[in-house]
Amino acid sequence: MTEGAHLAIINSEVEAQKLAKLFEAVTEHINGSENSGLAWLGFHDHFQTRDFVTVHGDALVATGYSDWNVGDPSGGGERCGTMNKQGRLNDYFCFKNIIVFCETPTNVLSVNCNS
Ligand SMILES: [Ca+2]
Repeated sequence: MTEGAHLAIINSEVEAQKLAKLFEAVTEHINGSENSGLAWLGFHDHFQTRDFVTVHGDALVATGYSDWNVGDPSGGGERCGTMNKQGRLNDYFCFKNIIVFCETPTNVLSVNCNS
């Protein structure tokens, strides 16, 4: 893992599209992860308030990007934040084994925190 990296937090449509492009480059299953078309981001609803927060504790709406997939957040036990290949947000079951999008303090984006 890259030093200081954390689950990616999207702050703009531009950054969402950068991650969507990165997602397109992921053509195979990585580390046996399922090919669900979703990747982990750094936000969640572990407190089950329906108000998603980032791994830094900030409100998702304060990140500058909260463009959900149609029909999401769907809830029903889905409490961890992902994005799909179009860059739209989707809550998903936290135990799922999907790829991870990371970013460093200098906003370098990567898959599974490999730089
Ligand atoms: Ca969902």
